[in-house]
Amino acid sequence: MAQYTANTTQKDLDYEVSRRRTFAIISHPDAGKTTLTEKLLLYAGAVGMAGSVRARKNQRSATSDWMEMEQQRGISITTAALQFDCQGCRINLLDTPGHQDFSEDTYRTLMVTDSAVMVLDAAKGIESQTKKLFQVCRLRNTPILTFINKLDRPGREPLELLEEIEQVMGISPAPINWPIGNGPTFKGVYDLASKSVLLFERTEHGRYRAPVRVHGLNDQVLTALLGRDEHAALIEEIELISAVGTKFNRDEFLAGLATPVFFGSASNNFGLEPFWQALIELAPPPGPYAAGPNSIEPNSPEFSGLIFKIQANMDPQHRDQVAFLRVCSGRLEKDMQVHNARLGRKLRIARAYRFFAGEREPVDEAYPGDVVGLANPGVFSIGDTLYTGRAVAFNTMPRFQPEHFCLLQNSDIGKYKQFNKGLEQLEKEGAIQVFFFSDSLRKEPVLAAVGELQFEVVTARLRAEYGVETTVSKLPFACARWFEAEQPDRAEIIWPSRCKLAEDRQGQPVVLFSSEWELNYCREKNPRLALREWG
Ligand SMILES: Nc1nc2c(ncn2[C@@H]2O[C@H](COP(=O)(O)OP(=O)(O)OP(=O)(O)O)[C@@H](O)[C@H]2O)c(=O)[nH]1
Ligand SMILES: [Mg+2]
Repeated sequence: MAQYTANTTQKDLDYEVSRRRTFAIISHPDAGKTTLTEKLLLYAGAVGMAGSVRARKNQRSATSDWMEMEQQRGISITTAALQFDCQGCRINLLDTPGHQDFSEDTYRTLMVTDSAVMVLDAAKGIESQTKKLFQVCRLRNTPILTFINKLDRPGREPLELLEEIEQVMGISPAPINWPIGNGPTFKGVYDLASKSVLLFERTEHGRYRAPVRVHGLNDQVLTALLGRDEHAALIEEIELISAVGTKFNRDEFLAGLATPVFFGSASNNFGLEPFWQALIELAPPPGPYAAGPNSIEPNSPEFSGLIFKIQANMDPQHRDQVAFLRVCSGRLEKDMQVHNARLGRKLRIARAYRFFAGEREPVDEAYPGDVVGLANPGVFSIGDTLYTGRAVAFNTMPRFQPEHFCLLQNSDIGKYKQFNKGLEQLEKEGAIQVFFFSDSLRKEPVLAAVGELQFEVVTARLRAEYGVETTVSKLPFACARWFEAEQPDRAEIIWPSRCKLAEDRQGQPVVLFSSEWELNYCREKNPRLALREWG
């Protein structure tokens, strides 16, 4: 192996950092994140034939929805990480789930990306979940690119959509291109900077790259295509937007104050090529990473990284657990010894993989911006900081309070080992918490989650991954609280009638309340009682 001097190593590191692009695709459910992901892979040359999200028989399903339940329902449940090379860049794309029941996963993903693509449905504009995710981006001033999708269907006026972005989000929308036609008449986009019209042609089921033809705005081809009146209206609108519309400013974009806006249709491959080109050009490489009051430079020679996600059983052939790590600084090498700040001890990175949704490939090294999976024999948890050299502790990952509770029953007592193992694994992924009622002899687990859909995911995954049939029955609780160490005698506490005592996996006592109101009532009645939100 070549011997590098200290200088060349630093040069290599600088170069590798500069060519990383790490971004998440975010939005309200169904705006088209997975479809857009799929088509971006096509433009990047990473897959030959883009799958259709709603998989028909004998048709490929979407790459990034690799989980069985995702493919059956056509929704994303968990963030998919896809790493690939394009035009000299190494891309780390994270396709997040939009549904609020899975939003903890999306929020954590947003903690490890350098930019985000916000997808809007042209007919719906800014929806509730998009707004929440945008506010999370604000916490780290994450630069955002906006893709207004589904232009092939009748949608709202483009000007109205821009106004909504400005008013609801408080960020300046700078259109990069402008749609030509709307719904069935959608023909292409006008690129405001190059002053050229890109006309798209439909392809069979939108599965291949849509061919593009380039024209000037006054070209007679457009008059023939749109009709005289519509052509004249388009010219007028573009004159207006060119004169008074917000101009794109890179510094404002990088500071999270302005967003470049693109129009298109992911399912028809309209407007995707210009968007992909702009994404590679505009998405920033990794920058400094906040760790308490300090920030860690990506080009620092010491390695550091953050575990943001745990996922078990991604590969049916090798049922193992993977910890997803974002490299924040330095270089990660296979077999390297790193500190785990939480455990206070050193660990060896025995196996690291790069992922392409459900598929993986071993890697010997990774650089800042890279999202890699580490084989996890139980030593990594969500939120762990790994480092070499001086101690680093990255800021904690967001956690949401569970608001839904259910009793999980194992229908096949003979499979209690698989049942327990499966449940423990799923709990480690952080999507559910498991409690046991203190007064019950039968130790049936109580599941707590942010959203009810998580319970369906648990039963589906226990069946698919552990061969165990289970049923869930809803429980009437709405929040859980742990006791602080200093407590009055528990016999003295006046408990509201509907709350119940339980224990978590570590045997710590937990109180389950039927409502926030009941929790507050309990606090009023027992002023000395001290409860906390997490165990
Ligand atoms: N007409 C039209 N439909 C689209 C377009 N893009 C996506 N869709 C459809 O919208 C639906 C949702 O698409 P997805 O890509 O799964 O949406 P998503 O944002 O990934 O959804 P979640 O991950 O579950 O939040 C699917 O039926 C897509 O076929 C588009 O450009 N035009
Ligand atoms: Mg999706």
